[in-house]
Amino acid sequence: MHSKTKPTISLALFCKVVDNYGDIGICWRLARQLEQEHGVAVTLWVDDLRSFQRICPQVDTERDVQHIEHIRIQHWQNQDGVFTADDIADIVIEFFACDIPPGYIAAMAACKPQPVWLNLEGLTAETWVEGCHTLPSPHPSLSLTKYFFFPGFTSRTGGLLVESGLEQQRQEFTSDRQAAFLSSLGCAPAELNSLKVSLFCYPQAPVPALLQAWQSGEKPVTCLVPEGVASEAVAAFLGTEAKAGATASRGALTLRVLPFVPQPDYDKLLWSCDLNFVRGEDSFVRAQWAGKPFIWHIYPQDENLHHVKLKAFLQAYTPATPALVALSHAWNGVTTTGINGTEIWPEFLADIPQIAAASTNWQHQLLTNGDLTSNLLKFAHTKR
Ligand code: TRH
Repeated sequence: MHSKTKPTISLALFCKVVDNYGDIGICWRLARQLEQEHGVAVTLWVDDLRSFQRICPQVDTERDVQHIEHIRIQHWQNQDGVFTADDIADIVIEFFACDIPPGYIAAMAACKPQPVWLNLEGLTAETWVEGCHTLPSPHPSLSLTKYFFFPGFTSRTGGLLVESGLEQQRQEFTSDRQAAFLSSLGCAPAELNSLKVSLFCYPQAPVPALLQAWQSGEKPVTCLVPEGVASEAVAAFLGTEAKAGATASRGALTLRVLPFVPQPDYDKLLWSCDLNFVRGEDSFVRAQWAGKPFIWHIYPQDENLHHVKLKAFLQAYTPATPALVALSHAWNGVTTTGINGTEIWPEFLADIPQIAAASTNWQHQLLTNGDLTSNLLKFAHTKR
């Protein structure tokens, strides 16, 4: 753990929320790790405080500036004016190529020395990222260079976000607090002994087919779904509105709607379940650090570009079995084979112990790439 000395490096992280919670989820996680483990003075510029509040309830949506966990949070709205050199951080990160204010860029160009400017890109397992990671991109009119920084799964990328104490926290939690956590979410004792599954996906996932497969299977399944996720399919199963606290059992399946929990509790949910359905980028990465089998619902893109990214990941992901690949393809619409009308679910269920066992090796492999936050700071230092 970093010893808390006076911060010497300042960093501005600009986050535009495109939709949902992943953009701010990743930036908030990065901001906290920069501050807590590296003593960096972080200002997080974010344009959507409501989305932020959903994963971090301490956020006050009415404040322009606030401090949470020693991070300065600046509501980013119409700051199109003039900035001076004093306003500019030592390291400037734009997340997902969001356009930072032109006045800020002009002030960066005028600084001596200039700040290190990075564009933190989205995660993909495609091999081309290795050739683009850390490439310079000169500004078209100013004497200023921006560098691409790609997260990834290999040593020739920036790696993945992972806090240094995460695995220890997970082990301590699973050894003595997991049952109490699940009970606090309303789970009954019998549910604790069933196959516990968390469900987080986009609306187009074939959730009704999956619920049908669980309901008509032999293995008791408890599906925990945060409020707001797959609401239509969940409401149809429940026969009532998909509100937190709602629950119903049919056949082998118990479905339980959870509140949308703060970000640290979402990790606990992943750690507590035997199987996690995750989506986007941040929950997808957290599922890997949870060391449990998971099925990824990838963020949909035009012209099915996301299918290419899904396949690239499945090829790299060493714990994958043919059944995991088949279920992932069906879940993401790569194949139109139904989940319940075939053997996909029973075959995947049978593979769960094998996938779980292989997940630890996968984690070790990922950890040899270092963690994204340290890698990013190391790279920034080479440019200062
Ligand atoms: O919410 P996502 O779909 O987010 C994103 C965005 O759509 C983004 O625009 C896109 O670029 C990206 O996906 C690929 O999924 P993600 O990335 O998993 O982020 C969800 C965040 O919400 C994550 O930080 C975990 C958090 N979370 C909670 O804090 N509590 C909860 O109950 C749940 C279900 C999630």
